[in-house]
Amino acid sequence: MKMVMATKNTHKIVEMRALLEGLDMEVLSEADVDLDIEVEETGETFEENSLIKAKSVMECTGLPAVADDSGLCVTALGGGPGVYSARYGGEGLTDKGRYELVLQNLKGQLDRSAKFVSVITACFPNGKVITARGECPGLITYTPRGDGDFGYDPIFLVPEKRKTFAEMTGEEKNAISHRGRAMAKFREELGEYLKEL
Ligand code: ITT
Repeated sequence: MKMVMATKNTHKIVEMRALLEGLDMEVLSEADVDLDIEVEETGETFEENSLIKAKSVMECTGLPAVADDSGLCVTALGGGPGVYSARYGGEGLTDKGRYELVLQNLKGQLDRSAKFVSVITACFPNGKVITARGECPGLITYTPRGDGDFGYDPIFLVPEKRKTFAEMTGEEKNAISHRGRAMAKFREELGEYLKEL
């Protein structure tokens, strides 16, 4: 079976490919199937946006598609940036600009608690939908740490590991991350479904 990853985010492509490894499936990127669509994320929840992305790509390609909608939820920011993580501070900002804005908005704030959330959704041409959510709790640092250049990784500390996501190897991060946890549940459900076919 072929499955298209419904994402344009190159960091996600790397992580999702590793997390989907070992399945009896050919995992393709949008570029692999010459797909270039702009999907508007109009939902208010990770679940809604994840479904919108997977469904759009499944409908455009006629192939099963898997999407990740994810984001950073900071307690002292009322759960923000949340579903707006990719757009925090407006369109003009880079990933670095966005995490610097989070640090700035948390200046003087002692409550540094936060979590990363990922919702993975797969849509199949026969109408079947599989969804799984994963969360990873952590703390927002006072200054960025590590060389990783994916989103908010340099400011997200996992206390038990004493490392930010940006200080971890891909394997270390995938073992505990929101995306890794969501994908572990997703793989179980997908396995059950594939047995039914
Ligand atoms: P696609 O919609 O094409 O998948 P996107 O980057 O727009 O790409 P989202 O709408 O799900 O994806 O936005 C998620 C944002 O949350 C992402 O751009 C990062 O800023 C942040 N994010 C999610 N997971 C992350 C992770 O593991 N590490 C760092 N930042 C992450």
